[in-house]
Amino acid sequence: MKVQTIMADLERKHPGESEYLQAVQEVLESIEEVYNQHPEFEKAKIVERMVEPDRIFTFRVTWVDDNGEIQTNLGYRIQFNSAIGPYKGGIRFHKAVNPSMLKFLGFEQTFKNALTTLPMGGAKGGSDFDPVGKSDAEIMRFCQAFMWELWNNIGPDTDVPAGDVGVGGREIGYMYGMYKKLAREYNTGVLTGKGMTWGGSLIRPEATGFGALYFVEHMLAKAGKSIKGATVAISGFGNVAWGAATKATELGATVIAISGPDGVVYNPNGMNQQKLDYMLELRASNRNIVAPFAEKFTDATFIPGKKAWSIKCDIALPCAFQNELNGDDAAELLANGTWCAAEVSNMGCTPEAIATFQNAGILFAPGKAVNAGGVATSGLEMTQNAMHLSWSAAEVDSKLHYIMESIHAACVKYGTQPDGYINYVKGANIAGFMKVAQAMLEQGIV
Ligand code: 2IT
Repeated sequence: MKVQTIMADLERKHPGESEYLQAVQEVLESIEEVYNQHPEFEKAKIVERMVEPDRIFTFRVTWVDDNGEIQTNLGYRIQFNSAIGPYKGGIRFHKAVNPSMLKFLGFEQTFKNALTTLPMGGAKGGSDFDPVGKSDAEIMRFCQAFMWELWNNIGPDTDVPAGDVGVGGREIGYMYGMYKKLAREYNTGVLTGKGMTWGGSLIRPEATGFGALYFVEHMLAKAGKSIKGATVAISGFGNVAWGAATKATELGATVIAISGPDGVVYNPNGMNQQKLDYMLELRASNRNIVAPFAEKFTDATFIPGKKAWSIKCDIALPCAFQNELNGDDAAELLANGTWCAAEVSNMGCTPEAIATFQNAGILFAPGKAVNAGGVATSGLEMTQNAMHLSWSAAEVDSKLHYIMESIHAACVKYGTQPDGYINYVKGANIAGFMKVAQAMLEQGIV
């Protein structure tokens, strides 16, 4: 395999799909050497097949807003790869959603899910629907209209959607309600991230952030460091940021920044329960601004127009969106003494940022390893649904601990370089790839 040849072919077929091409390029560069040691993969054209989604559903979603106006959005579900299990991955509602974004996310999801140790293939879906400023009734009508198109293509053993940016427990509830009505199927396992009274799993809301911090703990332990007493800057203030802030605080770190599209909140005294609870309120308000946090808590300061990466910190945790931390941000963090960065958002760092961190020799880990606890706990939710029972929070949390530990171990196994530096990007990509590639090979030319 020649990465350039495959990328040139992909660029020709999918011109301008920058996020998708970026995600594929990163994986191909990581696996090139290992791949070329496996002529059987080359012969079966594993890479050429793996970089294209199995299929894409594109549909029109029409709904009526509170003013009685008719609105039309675009909806998608990308079933990327089913080599290791039924399609699995979140749904994103954001005004910038397009096929490139969802293909990058579906591609990442395939490898991430392979890392979880659970049998789940990769998928992603979403819409360019913008939840900002929408009423609860509008959100409900949109979710219902979205499911009206999607229901026939999903199922507990076919494709299991969940939340992502702009889709949380509320949206999953509205989609699940409509799914049952249309499908006349009452299997709770068709969606994950459900409410606790109707098949949801304890710890699923926290799992992405908690799992990320468990991963970071392992990464720090391996490097002889501890999170206790460290300062942590977090971008975003939604569900993932909340889980990460909660666990970082519990582990003795000071979360000194959270941020939104409007700017950053400098929070020198760290979080407490009231502040953490308020993050959830802020997200549910649908205003997509973080400034009110500093109005409510006077020991915090809002700095408009600035990113979380302008705040001096030991550990940087992007928890919001792809490419939210660029090369300049990485340089600023390094100049301020940051010694660890872990992507909690999918592809939170640009390639320049990753290169900057790795060249400086600081600890860096990619989203598909760090944030895999979210989808892993979705997998545990599916297991509980299939068994028609629910586990205690302690049981789910202990399984999440085990999964994050094994993902860390896989990264170390495949990512340790001759000089001892652990390249977690390479480790995660090779570990995920080897599993998916082996499964594809054994299943023949399909
Ligand atoms: O990016 C992700 O892993 C998610 N949005 C969660 C997907 C899931 O199926 O729980």
